Amino acid sequence: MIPYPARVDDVPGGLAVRLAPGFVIDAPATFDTAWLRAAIGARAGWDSGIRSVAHDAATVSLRLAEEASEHPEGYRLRADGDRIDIAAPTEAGLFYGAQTLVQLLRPAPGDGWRVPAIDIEDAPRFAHRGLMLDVARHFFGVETVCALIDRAAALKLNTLHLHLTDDQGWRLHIDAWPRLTEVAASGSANGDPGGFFTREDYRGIVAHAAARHMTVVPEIDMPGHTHAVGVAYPHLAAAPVLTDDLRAQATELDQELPAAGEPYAGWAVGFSSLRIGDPRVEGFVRDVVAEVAALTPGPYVHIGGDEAHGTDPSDYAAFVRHAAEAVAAAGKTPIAWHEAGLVGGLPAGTVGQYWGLRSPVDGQDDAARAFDGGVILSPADAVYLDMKYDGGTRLGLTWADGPTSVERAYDWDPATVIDGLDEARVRGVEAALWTETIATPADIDEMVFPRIATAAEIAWSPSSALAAERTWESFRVRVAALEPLWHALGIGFFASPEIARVTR
Ligand code: TNX
Repeated sequence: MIPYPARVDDVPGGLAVRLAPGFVIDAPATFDTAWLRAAIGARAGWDSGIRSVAHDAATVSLRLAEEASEHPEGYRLRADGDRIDIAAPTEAGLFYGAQTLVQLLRPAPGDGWRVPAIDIEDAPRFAHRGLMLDVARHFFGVETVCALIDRAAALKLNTLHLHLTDDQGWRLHIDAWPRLTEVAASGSANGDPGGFFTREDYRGIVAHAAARHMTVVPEIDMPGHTHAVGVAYPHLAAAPVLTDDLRAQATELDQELPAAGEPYAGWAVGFSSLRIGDPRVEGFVRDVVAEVAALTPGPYVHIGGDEAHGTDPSDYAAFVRHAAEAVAAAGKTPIAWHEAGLVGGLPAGTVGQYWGLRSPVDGQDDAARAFDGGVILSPADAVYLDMKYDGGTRLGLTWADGPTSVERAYDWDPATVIDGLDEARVRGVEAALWTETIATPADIDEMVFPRIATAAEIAWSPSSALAAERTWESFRVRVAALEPLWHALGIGFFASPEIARVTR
């Protein structure tokens, strides 16, 4: 099982539960039993049209019960004889118990499928368990995003952060500023085709995420990473700042440097900025933030704030405060990349997202600690899913301290990244898939699986429960046990030589 549960026990004298296609699901009317039947059917290879029949005795019972867990996302699962009982205080808890059940299914030679007799009590260590998808460098449509939601939710992740805007494209229609998507969404990095979400598309993603107990966090990255804004509305953008560092980046990548107002298909970062101090820019930020907030039922709007190398520091500070206030005024909690922490004067509750290495340098600790709303940890050398696995990886980058093997991705503890930060102020963990080199759904699968499982376990599994199981040796065997499920779901995961191989 991944993430490994807080407590797992045998049932003394218990019997494995045999599951056949006609098993019975007994659940509250609000629970999506069709989803569970399809999830189990997909693993077992059963036709999802099969209806339950009484003589296929085993019952999966899902029950809402306040006392089942002290944690709102916790659950209790007990399998023995002809019953699997899942109890939880909330629908989310039932959903996570059901996800554990899907992972427990094993083929019984000559005898269908079984779930071992087992007693599990489980709850997450962190409230924020996220995956970020960059749809700006390469655009991915609703279907791909929804498939990724299903895959992330199966590992008990509860947040999808959409990086909706960057130098290469603007990916969400904004009524008040229609040229953003009319003009600045048609391309992607490397000259690949672009695209954007209509309001309906975005609502569809949010609804699908909600059905899988995931919250969508939209990011509008500002004031850097905004070249696309200037393609649509030249009067809002400052001229690209082409520093020596940027020239070096472009030479190394063998890519053109951006010209003002021209679409950008390279990967250099840090040259673009908005025209800070211009009242039209302030109006733009207010309009965009208000529309995005209104479309988003979740409590957060992410304002970016990273790598604004082309922005004067005092302009940066003024801008970030303004953007964060616009989020607060729209009734949401701002999230910003950690650089924004040192600005000071951000609205109460603003959350930081740390993207440095596992060992912070140059005041990154101070920046991360400065957010009174706490910090989401995305250490780039652990959870950046766009890093190569090893020297031979077809896709990906290596800037975050070289390739990130699966073992390396697994080898860190959220409690020790930011010096002097109390664990209670760590909101959780978020893996990030930046997409400069990732262009297709198959590319996503290859870079996300299996490493996403490391982040899922680090974010969910209570550290105390894992004395025996939170070891690389245990993890690599448990990931291998998930591979047949991933096969059954059509996930084109990277068959890492680090993972123990099993047959079915
Ligand atoms: C850093 S970390 C970025 C992104 C890039 C990524 C590539 C951070 C907040 N920004 O702009 O896409 O590296 O790995």
